Amino acid sequence: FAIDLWKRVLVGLVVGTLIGLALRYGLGPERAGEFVTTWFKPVGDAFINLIRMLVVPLIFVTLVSGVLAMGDPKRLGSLGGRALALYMGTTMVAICFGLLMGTLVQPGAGFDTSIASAADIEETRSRLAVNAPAGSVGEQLVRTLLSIIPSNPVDAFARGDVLQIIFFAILLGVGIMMTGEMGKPLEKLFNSGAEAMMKLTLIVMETAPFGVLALMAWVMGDRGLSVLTVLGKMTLAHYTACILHMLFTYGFIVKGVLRLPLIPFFRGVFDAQMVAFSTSSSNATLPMSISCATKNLGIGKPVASSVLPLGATINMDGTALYQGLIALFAVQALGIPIDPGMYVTIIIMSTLVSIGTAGVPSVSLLLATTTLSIVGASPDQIVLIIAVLFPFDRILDMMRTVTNITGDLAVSTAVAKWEGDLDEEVFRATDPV
Ligand code: DAS
Repeated sequence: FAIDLWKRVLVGLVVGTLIGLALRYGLGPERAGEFVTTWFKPVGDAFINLIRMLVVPLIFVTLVSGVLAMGDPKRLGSLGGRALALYMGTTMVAICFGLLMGTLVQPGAGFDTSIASAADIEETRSRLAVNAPAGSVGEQLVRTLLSIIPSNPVDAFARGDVLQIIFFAILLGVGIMMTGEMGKPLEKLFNSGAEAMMKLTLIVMETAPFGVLALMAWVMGDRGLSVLTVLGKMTLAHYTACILHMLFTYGFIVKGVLRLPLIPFFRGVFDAQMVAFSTSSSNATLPMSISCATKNLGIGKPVASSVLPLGATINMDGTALYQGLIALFAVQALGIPIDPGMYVTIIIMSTLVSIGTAGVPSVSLLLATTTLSIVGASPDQIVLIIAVLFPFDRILDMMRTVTNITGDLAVSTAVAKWEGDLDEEVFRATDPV
């Protein structure tokens, strides 16, 4: 295809949205929901399965190959340390944007929580019973950190446990590096495997315009824009906070700290943002993120293949920002008294909660149980708030996921630049039009 992928993906996004809305308001919610679920959702699911197919082999071979390309295990420490520090820092700033917009827009003020039907409440209660994380935030965090060590790497591959695959791939890379000459055949194997997986990713990404079109037609046909009428202020606060965070926080990192041009950055990440927007899954977007990082931003494979998978799992700025928003929504809707000190608690807890969030659709709403209990909501009030939000979560999750992966790419750009692994020629060559 001669036309840039991002332009075709954008066309897919717009056309899919228009088809979905036309069906919704032409056929009516019931029939439109059935139609798009029958004809568009399978195409969207096929696209998601196609990109998920890449995640495990792509992360594994590119990460082992990336570690070998570093040549020195000590670089891993500095690279990982810088990435973690930036990830935590941007996440805390994201929550501040969420709290700022939650305070300015007051999405929960005067909100009628009785819109949640008894069925929604019962369904939410059973969903939380199955999915809500058990134990305190400290226990959740320890569990997440412990779960990084794979007792069986093959099982980690089979389950697609990204953190465990990262852990094993890094150690394997160091092991091969330490064998010296004897490890060279393996190094060649992983280098060619990484090349092959990057090419396979580019082939699969050619289907993105069609996958994005199908997913947007399904979401808009099935959900419509009722989120704007029911949760208009919440949607406004959420989307504004995410956009402000992306423009100011990541803009400051790229332009202010790294002295790199902003347009090529946001142009370079656009394909991944569109896939994130339509799939609502950081994990599914990971192959596109790695492709954008290496192809558009000039980020070296060692950084792209380590910092991005790590970020897709533990760095979720949009998710954390949303936790702050949900807390204020609940406080405002339920009239729970909140003192300023609670804002600090929300920032710390939302950061910890977002680390434990898996990169799959709508998972953070379930994790909101932790955040809501911190602000003093009772168990029944927690179920009520989540039951109100759940039916409309997909539209909000789309923007959360875009913010999550954009943060991963901004931090990867910074780490690559600081590690001397950023090809600025490629970065600047990403023309804005
Ligand atoms: N959809 C999740 C992701 O993949 C984020 C969330 O649910 O907040 O990033």
